[in-house]
Amino acid sequence: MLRRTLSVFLLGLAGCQGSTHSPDPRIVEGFEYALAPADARMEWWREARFGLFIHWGLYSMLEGEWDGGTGHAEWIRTTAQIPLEEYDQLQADFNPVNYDPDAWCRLAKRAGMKYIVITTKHHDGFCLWPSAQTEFDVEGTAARRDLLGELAEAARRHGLRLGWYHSIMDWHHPDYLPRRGWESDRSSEGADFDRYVDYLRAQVTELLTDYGPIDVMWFDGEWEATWTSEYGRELYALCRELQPQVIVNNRVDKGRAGMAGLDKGPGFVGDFGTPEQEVPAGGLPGVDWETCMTMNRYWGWNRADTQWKSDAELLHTLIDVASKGGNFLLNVGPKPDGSFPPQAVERLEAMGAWMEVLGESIYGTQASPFDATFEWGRATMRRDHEGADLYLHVFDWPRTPQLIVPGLDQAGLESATLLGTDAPYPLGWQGLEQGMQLFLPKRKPHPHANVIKLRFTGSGPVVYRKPRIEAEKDRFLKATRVRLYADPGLAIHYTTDGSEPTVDSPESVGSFQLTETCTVRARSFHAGRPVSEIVERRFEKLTPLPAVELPADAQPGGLRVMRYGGSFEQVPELRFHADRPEDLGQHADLGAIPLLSKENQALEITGWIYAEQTGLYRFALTSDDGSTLRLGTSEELIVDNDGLHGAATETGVAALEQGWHPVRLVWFNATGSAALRLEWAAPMRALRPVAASELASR
Ligand code: FHN
Repeated sequence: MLRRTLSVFLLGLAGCQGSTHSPDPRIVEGFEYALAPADARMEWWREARFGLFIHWGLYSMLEGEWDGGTGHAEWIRTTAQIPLEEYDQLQADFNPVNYDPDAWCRLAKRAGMKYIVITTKHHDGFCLWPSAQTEFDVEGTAARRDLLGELAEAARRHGLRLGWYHSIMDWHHPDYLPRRGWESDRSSEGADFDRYVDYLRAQVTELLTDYGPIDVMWFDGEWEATWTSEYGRELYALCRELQPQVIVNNRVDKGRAGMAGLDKGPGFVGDFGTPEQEVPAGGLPGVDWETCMTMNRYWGWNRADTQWKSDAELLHTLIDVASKGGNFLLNVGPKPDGSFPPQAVERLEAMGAWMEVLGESIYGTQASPFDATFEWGRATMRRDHEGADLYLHVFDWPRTPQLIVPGLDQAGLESATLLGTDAPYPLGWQGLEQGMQLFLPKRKPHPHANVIKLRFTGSGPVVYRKPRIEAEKDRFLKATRVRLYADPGLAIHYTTDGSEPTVDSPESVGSFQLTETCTVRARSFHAGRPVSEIVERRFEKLTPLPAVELPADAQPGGLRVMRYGGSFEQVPELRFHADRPEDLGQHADLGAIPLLSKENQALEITGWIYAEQTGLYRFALTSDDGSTLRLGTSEELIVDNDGLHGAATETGVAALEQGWHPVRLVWFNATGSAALRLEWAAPMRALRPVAASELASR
């Protein structure tokens, strides 16, 4: 049953990647119940906050250079278009004579790092361990060393957690598809992607069986269309079955939203998001995530890469990430001989010197309790049974001896101490109208980042944060329930008539129900004073679109598809299109419409959709390029996914009476790739492709 559901779920994809891979339903179904509570597994990881990423392999031997070009690194086989046979010759000569995993671990520890994630196999397919699945591994090198095994033992000796980076994409394995566009000489004849998935699973099994407890599986290279969410869920389940406590990143599945690294939404597996080379601007409350970043420009060693980030920038990034509740995975690309570049060593030592004295403000802390970041720096916090430690990281030491902390009330403040000095350095403070100020010495202990520790007792600190408005739904048919959240020590007053909330407005305790369209406006108050900006949220009572009688000549089973030729940059108004359209007949699976990838075309897709009950329906329209979805006799715009873009999904909500509703979907493809998928969710149900039985057309 599960396989059918999952393959039906995937059916709408443009490539219709329904898999023939026979999943073990026991494993996939079982993993829901074998899951140790994520929190229990994530505890060490949230405490750690800081890890070392290592990109190392045959590509390191080329040092970023090929044919006079110096802009390469771990992608060099593709970026320099090196034929397989030529690239594979590197294997025999790979001999990291200076590889000393103990030295790597000692340096990581000195840097204040708590875990290491190393590339077991990058996209080039070379395996840094002796794999029984392939000859393209360390056994064929001059060194013949189990590089991963040595690191696993060293990590254990030094008390470091260990993670395996493993690339799903594999430019070497004959069964991996697709081939690189430039590899016209490498036929894909006989390639069987399911056989490649078996190979991938067998190698992951080796990595999670032969090296003792592994703490993280860091998958990558999941973005190509051949890899599906079904494969991802099965691979996640395999990892958890082999090592139930292992943490698996979100790149095992298809949920990563690009370099932002965080999931597109529910339904994808993965224990943490993976922003890359960036820090999510506002942090992500309630989401585990880890920013991975290079120290210079490239992940793999590139001799010409001189764009090394400064100690200050790396330190500020670590603090910024921690202040937003994330982990920082900082990368080193070792040289071919196994040594770390001296520039990397210098930076790791500098970060370690800071972490040794001030790391308590990073390890095991939670995100800043403030709504915004400070101009002068960042905050982190750690709560305990008696109160909380609030750490203020001052990047820009004030010229005057005062540091203003907007939004912080001094209630419950027991002590203020400047850390990093030879002896505890107590600081004075005083309350302000909208916050407080601290009195600092002229000299700062550290050149780049200084830490003030504020000890609060009781439920403190009281931070003047704006309220959060949570609701069952913003658009409803009969009613919706709303709850307002404020930080400890604050009261919330709100209005529903659009007026400004005052201390005399109703105070929010618990939740309340809305039965009419209105705007909720809320504000935090402390000791009767307004102490936050006003937040507001509109709630709309919808009248269901009336159902219509299905015309006698309507046929169930799909929507009528008409194709128009032309060059479009936005969803066209086809009713007045000069050319006669080509009638493509009735289709239910829009991803399977013939010649969908034909360039310079538009489709007008019409008919009726059946709502099994009156209620709120969610629609998700995925397209490359633009598309719009309209419903009802009034052709109300439900989803607007217009424009020239790659595969992207927009959603919308429609209140529908039980029965049939007119549909008009218009889509166009300019040039390049194409995609079209329509999913919907009945009230309280999950999104799924629209079934043929729910569609009709003339
Ligand atoms: O293509 C890889 C890249 O080489 C590197 O491994 C990074 C590190 O996260 N991940 C992919 C790019 O997103």
